[in-house]
Amino acid sequence: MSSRRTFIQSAIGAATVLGGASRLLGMNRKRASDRPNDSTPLPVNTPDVQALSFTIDNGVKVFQLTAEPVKRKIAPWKTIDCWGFNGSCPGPAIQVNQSDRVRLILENHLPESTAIHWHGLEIPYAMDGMPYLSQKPIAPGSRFAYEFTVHQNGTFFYHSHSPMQQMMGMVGLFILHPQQAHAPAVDHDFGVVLQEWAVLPNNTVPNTANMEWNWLTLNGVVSPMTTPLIVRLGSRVRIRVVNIGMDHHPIHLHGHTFVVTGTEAGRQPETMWGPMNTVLVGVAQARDIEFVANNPGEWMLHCHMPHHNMNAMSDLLGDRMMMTADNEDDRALRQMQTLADDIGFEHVHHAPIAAGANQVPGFPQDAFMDMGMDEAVAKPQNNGLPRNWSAMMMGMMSLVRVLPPDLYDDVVRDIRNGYISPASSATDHSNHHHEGGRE
Ligand SMILES: [Cu+2]
Repeated sequence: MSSRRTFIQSAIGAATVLGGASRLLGMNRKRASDRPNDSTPLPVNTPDVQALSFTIDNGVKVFQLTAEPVKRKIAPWKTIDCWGFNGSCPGPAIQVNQSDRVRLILENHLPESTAIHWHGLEIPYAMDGMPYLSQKPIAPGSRFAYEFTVHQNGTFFYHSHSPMQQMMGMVGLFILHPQQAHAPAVDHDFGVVLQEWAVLPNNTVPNTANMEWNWLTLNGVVSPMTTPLIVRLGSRVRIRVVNIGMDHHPIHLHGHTFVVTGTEAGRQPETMWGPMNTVLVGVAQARDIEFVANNPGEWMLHCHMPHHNMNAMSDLLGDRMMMTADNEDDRALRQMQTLADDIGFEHVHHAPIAAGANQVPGFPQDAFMDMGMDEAVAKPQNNGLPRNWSAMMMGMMSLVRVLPPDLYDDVVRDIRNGYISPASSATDHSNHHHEGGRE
């Protein structure tokens, strides 16, 4: 419908044809960067999570953190009551430079005592955030000032050291930039926090003692609500992934080969950079991956644990598994539409099923689960994606959109202007859809 959409799709096609050449160029060419100076580290882009601002007091960077209950909309139809910082879960991203003196003032608005641990930082013991050991617990309504000089650089994080508070969401990124950007310099630098939650249907409070997780978030939202990472074709990209929770997450990137350039302890020597496409980010670990975005397309970035890239979807299953789907799929579809009505979006399509599917043991598995919700999650970063792109995007998943320069510039301009392109059926990768009734 939209000529602009058609243009984006055909341009991606054209760029794919040129992929071989781009690949060679991407590996070897030094692209003119958006930055004034390649040696200045880029600020880290943390989609769906705000950066924490600071003031300067006598050369000290001063940050205000408020530990508090947070309502986090993790999916268009699901808001949970978690805990976090400054209205955000995960907490806002802190970014400072190596050798900075920082003061982090924690104000406790929780109903119980807390403290903050600075994971991996080599700082004085009194600043380590261990209740009863290094400090008194910070009582509700009171505050504590942490102050130290950071001499490391890399991807670090802060979290409450109380285990149940961690599982309520009390974690945030703490990026320490080196004085000079690491070589080769990156053109895009992203940070994401992985978390898991157990929230029963019709509940909003996570069960922090549970061992089964039904909501798997990336920077506090489940796919397709996750904001795609927008990168320019041929650029060098770093993605920093932090995991704090109860499960390990094998993070897989489609269409590209990356190297792990950093861990939770900072930069890795180049001799350790073996090629990979899946990196296991264990509990309490950070992994920095880097790659040349030399392959145009809309590439999935996701945890490869099957249950983690679907959510357990207990809200849906609780409803649906009571009944067996008919040979005709009307009933299952009606149930999905009932749910969709409740959520407030249209269940517009599903992938076809075989005649007599119900006679096959094990049916249904993924049938009826794919629910496009493009409009419910519309944002400029999604402009130009094919219709129903969101149908199989679930759980701990996002997209790395490797866009040729023209399209990249378009989307960046759309983000700046807050422009959301209208839904279009220019490209429909679903097999059939049910708008206006059955076919
Ligand atoms: Cu996972």
